[in-house]
Amino acid sequence: MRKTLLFAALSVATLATAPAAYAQSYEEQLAQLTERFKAADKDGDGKLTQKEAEDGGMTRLARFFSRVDTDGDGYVSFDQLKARLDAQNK
Ligand SMILES: [Ca+2]
Repeated sequence: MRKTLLFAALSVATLATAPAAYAQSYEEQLAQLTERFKAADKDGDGKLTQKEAEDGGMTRLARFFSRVDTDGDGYVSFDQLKARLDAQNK
């Protein structure tokens, strides 16, 4: 009985703390990515600098910036970001 209760408590806690990206469909992830990209693109030029990514709270992008910036021009375009998402969803 104790075990069951503990298990139930753990399950609820896990659900409550599950990251937002968990169990999202590709469409949901893409919509969220689009939104975050737009929010981080402060000057609205359609591409992000590492600083824009960092300031926009896209810490993972900021950390792996050079890997996402596949053509190495110092900017991450939405297509480059989407390519990462597509690769993760293969
Ligand atoms: Ca920009």
